[in-house]
Amino acid sequence: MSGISLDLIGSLNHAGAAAQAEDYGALARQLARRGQDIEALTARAMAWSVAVPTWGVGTGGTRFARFPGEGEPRHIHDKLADCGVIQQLTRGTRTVSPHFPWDKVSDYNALRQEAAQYELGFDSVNSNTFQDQLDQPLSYKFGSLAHANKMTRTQAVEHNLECIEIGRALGSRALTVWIGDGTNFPGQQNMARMFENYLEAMGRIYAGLPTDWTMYIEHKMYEPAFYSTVISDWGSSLIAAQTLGPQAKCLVDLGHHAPNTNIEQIVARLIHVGKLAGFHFNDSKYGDDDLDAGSVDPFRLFLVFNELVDAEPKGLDLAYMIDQSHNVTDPIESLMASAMEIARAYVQASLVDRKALAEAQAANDVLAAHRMLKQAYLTDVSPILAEARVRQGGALDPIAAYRASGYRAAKAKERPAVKGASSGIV
Ligand SMILES: [Mn+2]
Repeated sequence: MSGISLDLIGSLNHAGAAAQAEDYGALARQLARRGQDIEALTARAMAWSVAVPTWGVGTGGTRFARFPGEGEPRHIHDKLADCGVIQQLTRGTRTVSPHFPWDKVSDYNALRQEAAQYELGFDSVNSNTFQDQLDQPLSYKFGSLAHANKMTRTQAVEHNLECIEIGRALGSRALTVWIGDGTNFPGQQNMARMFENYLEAMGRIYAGLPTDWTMYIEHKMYEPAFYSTVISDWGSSLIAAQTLGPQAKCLVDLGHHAPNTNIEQIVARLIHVGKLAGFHFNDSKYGDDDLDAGSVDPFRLFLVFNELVDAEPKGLDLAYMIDQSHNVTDPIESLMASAMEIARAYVQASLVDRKALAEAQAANDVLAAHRMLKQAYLTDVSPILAEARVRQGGALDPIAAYRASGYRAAKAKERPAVKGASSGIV
């Protein structure tokens, strides 16, 4: 199933082929002088993939307002079509991460087949106990898995167990749990007891986890609770993961930390204890801004990947997902641009000469060590990323191809605007 005309992609790629060959050749010679093989790097770029969240293709919003775009996806079927376009053009987003109940259907085997037609598989399943559903007996206004009332905790546990069942049908192997539980007033709840309640409820979900599944615990410093959040930081997340067992790991969302936190160091610590689950990529300036990955601080993104590439000999098995709120851009364009920026950071980090860096560090040659990172970060690896896309049938310039296709205008006619379409930020 093809969302964008193959003829269009082919003709645009053909028009840019000579310039791409020239740029790729020049970069190959530059890297060869540094003792690096561009083909090995292109192979890494081709193997790279980051998951797209199904909710990401809808327009996000803030707590003040949401300004819907044209041709927004109305349901999971439209979302898969949009995610299919992103994968078709970038060739680096082979999986989607669904969210329940937003993506509920009656037949998940059929949904899995439908996704496969877009060459998409299913990544981690996301549960939702941070808002109330219409048919829900007990409210999550005062919490879910950490709620003071065991009946409410049980309802939230059962929802997570249902998500696991859905995920099994979809071919997923992980459950991501993020809760909004916390307090807005000192004294509102007993902070120690809330954490104990959370661990009790999470233990029941963990007990229902298939043996080949992983549970991703996502922490978030604040919002919607503004005084205290139950799983507010990587320390709480790690305690929970260690308490629950080996199948529980810590997910790092780049926006869920205090300003100026050294996230790459947290990454190094979680790798050390074997508890790093993976990432939710986005960028931020002030808080959990959910801006596009690499749009504000691409160097930080590079430094995160520097830790990951450095730890590759340890055999990491990580989950990568984009988690952003697209408020002022076409979500498909933002997701394609973000997927490319994330791949860029990965390839740049792969340029670092690890042996030379270790030698400089051993000799306390501070500036030499720093310059090695900077040299990798300042290398424009765009020709490698483009080559990886084109060799896999993607677009030389995904955003140009998308704009030339008129996909959004066509969808605006097919998909009449609906009020209250679900979207979210986790
Ligand atoms: Mn997230």
